[in-house]
Amino acid sequence: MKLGKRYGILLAAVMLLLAGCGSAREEASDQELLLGFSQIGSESAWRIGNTKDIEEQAAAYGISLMLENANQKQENQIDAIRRFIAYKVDVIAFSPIVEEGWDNVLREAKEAGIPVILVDRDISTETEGLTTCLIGADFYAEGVMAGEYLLRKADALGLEQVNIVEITGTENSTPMRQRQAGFLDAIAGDERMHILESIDGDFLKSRGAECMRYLLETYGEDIDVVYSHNDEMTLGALPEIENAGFTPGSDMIIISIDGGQEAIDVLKSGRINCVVECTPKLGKELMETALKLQAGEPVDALIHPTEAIFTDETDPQSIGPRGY
Ligand code: GYE
Repeated sequence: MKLGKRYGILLAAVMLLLAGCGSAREEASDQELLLGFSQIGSESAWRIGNTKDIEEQAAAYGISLMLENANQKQENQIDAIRRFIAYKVDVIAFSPIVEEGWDNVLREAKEAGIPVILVDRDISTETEGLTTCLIGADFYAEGVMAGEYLLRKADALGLEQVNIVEITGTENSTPMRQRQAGFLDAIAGDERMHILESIDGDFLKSRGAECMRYLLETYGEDIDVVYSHNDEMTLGALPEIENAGFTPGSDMIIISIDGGQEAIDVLKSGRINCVVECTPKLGKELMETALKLQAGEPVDALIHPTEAIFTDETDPQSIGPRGY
């Protein structure tokens, strides 16, 4: 793992502490906020943009950041949170890869008196009150926006039957569950809409390609719509669609979520029809919330950023640089 300079120094301080050379934390400035953040991994442009934003905002707010990348493994996130507790950080934040399985480690954080902020994704716990708040997108609303776009598109094209394949994000993660639920609720009751199959693409480009290959082999030209839960999987699926002899954007309606630069460029080229925005820029809210918690002030239980939708219904050429 590549260690940041600051984290390298912190790690050295922990080692000194373990070697019995006095408390590194007590020697550090009492005023400075130390935030431990466990990131899921680097699976997408969204995730990389989110990590960068959190690093930049921590620096802008003068907050010391212990950042750990879990490389897509929940057990790595649990280990990271335990290290943050051992190091006595002021505030812990993490983006949970899946919703279940956090009760024990969060009880440990609570017993240590360290407040926990959820970033990006939600959790489901048996015990209430283990976290203070959630800063993240409204994934259900994103799914609804995607579904409503499809209803408008089907009307505009005069389609009588719409066969949909869905490539979903990581199983049991909040965006996977809610992007699916919002989309299904939006199209429910419209008899033109048929889901041929939903398949787990794990938010990865390589899996998006694999899933699309399988879907094309199984359903071929019956596929009218590809609804993909993130840009990476969409970008993996597009070449497969082309290799199978179809033109994405016209032979098949392509709907994606995130709104990273690469997908927006493809939308501009006409090979994607709709991209629902999901902003990775959660760092500012995270820093402000962490400072409030350190000061013992109340925080909002739920903070959703405002999000847009980019489609072929208006001229996509005017969409500005995305920054991720
Ligand atoms: O859509 C995807 C990423 O949780 C909102 O995770 C995030 C999702 C995002 O890997 O690209």
